[in-house]
Amino acid sequence: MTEQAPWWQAATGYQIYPRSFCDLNGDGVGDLQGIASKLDYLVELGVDFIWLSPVYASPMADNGYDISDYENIAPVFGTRADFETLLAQASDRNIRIVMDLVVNHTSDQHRWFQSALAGVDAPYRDYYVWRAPAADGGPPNALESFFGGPAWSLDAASGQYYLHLFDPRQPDLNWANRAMRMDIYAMMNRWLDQGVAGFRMDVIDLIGKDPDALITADGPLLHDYLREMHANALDGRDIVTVGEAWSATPDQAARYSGPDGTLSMVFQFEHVTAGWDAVKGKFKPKPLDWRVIKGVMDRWQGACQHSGWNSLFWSNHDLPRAVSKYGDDGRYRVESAKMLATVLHCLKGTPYVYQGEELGMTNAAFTRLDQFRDVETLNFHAILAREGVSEAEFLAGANANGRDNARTPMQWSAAPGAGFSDSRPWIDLAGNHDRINAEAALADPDSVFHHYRVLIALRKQLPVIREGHYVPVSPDSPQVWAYLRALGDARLLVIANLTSDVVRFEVPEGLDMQGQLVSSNYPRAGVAQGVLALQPFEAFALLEDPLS
Ligand code: ISL
Repeated sequence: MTEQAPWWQAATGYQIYPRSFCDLNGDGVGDLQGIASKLDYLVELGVDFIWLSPVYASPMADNGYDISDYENIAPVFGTRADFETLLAQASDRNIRIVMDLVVNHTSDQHRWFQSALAGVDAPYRDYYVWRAPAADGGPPNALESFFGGPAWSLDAASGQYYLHLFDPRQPDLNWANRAMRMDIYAMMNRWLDQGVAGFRMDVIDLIGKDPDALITADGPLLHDYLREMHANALDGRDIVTVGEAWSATPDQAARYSGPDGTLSMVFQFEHVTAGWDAVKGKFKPKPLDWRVIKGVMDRWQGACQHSGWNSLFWSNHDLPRAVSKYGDDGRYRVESAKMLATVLHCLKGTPYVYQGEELGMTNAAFTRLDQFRDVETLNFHAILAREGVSEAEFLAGANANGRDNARTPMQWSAAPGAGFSDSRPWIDLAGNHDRINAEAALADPDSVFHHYRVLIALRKQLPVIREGHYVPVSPDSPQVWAYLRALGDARLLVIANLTSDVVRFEVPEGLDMQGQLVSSNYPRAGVAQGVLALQPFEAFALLEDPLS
C-alpha cells in the first residue's frame, strides 16, 4: 500500500506569497530571483513542494489574483526565463512547484474582457457573465461580492451588468461557455507540460455558480466542470491538485478527493469560519473556541480515514498569522507556535506551511489605516465606516483577521529591511524582525524553525503519521487536544495543552504509554501515565513501535 501511495501523501508543501518573500532587485517587491536565492533554506526546512501564489501578468488590484495574461509572468516578479530558472533550480533540489490557478475570474485588463467590452456581439462577450439591469435600472439581483458591495457592475456602453464575485476589476468567467473552458484547459496543459507539479485552484467551488438563483459556491455544475477539467488536463499526470473550497464539508470530501474524485484534496475552512461572527463576518471575530476547532478537525480526519485526502493548514495569505490567532504571540510565542505545528503535522493529510509560519511570525499590528494595502480590507473599511463602525473598532478587526497580517515581508534577518529588501517594502514590516528572523532561527537549535524541520522529517520517516488511523482522545476538553494515530502495532500519542495555564490531564486507560518522544517543546520523559501536568502550550508526540 505504501509503495503505491502518491508522492504528495508523504509530502509537505510551503506556500510562497511572491510579493513578500524576497526582493532581490531592490524595488520593494519580492521576485522570482529572490525565491530562487532562498531554495536552500527550503531544502533545510525539508519541504517537498512550493505552492506559488500567482506570478502571472496582472495589474495587481488583488496582488495577482487578477490575471491579465495566463501565459506570462508579471514584470514586477521577473520574466519567463526567471521562472524557468526557478523551476530548474528547484527541481535540482527535489522541490516541485505548484502554480496557483485562478480561473473563476480574470482581471478586467485580460484581453478576453477587453474584447468583450466592445459590445454584445463581441467574440469574447460570452466568456463573461452579463445580465440586463433590473426593472429599476439597478443590478440584476441582490448578489453580493465577497469583497463587499454588489457583485454586479454596469458596463455603461452596452447597458448590461457583468458579474464579479470579488472586486469589479475581477470579472467572473462564464463557465457555461465551452470554448472558454477549453481555452483554460489548454492553458493548464501548457504549464503542466513545462514541468509544474500541479495547481492550487483558487475559489474553485465557485465555478459551477448559478447567479440567477443566487447560488455561488457548490453550484449545480461544479462537479461536471471538475470532471471535464480532470479529463482534459489532469488525468494521467503525476501531479498534485488542491482546490480552495470554502463551502466544502466532510460529507463532500469524497466527491472531491475520493476514488472517483477529480482533485488530490481540498482546502476546507470550517475551522476558520467557525471563528467569525455569523452576520458581521471576519472583521468581527469571535473568541477562540478550541472545542469547535477540534470538532471540525475530528470530522475531517474521520471523513478522509478510508477515502479522500485532507490538506492541513493553519495559515495562508488570506488569514491571520497562526501564532497570533491560535496561540500566544507574546510570552509564549515560541512554545505555542511549536504546539500548533505539532498538533497539525501529526495529523493525516498533506501539511502546508505558510511563509514565515516556520519562524513563528506574528500579525502585523498596524496602527493606521494607511498601512493597510489589501483590497478586501480597504473595501470593507469603506462599507463598515458607512455603517457607523468606528476606526478603532475596524482596526482591531483588521489586525485580528485581516489579510495584510500574513503579507508583511518575510523576516530573513535583523537587518534594517529584515533582509527582505534594501528599499522601502511595498507594505510595512511587522516590526519585530530584530527578534524573529530566519538567521536567528537557523542558529538556535530550540527555534520554531527546527521544530518544524523535525516534524516535516518525521512524516517521511513514520508510516503511522502518513497512514495511521486517527482517534480523538479528548474531544470535549476546551484546554487539551489529545489524539492517537495507530497503524498495525505502531501507536503515536499526541497531547497538547492549548492554553497558557498549567493544565492537568489524566491519560485515559489503555493509552498509558512508554515510548520514544519524537516531538516535544518542553523537557519530558518518554512516558504518558497517570495525571500529567502540562506546561503552558506544551505539546508532545510519543511513539510506541515494537518494530523500531
Ligand atoms: O478570506 C476571505 C474570506 O473573506 C476572502 O478574502 C478570500 O477572498 C477568499 O478566501 C478567497 O480567496 C482567494 O480568492 C480571492 C483572492 O483575493 C484570495 O487571495 C484568494 O486566496 C480572489 O481571487
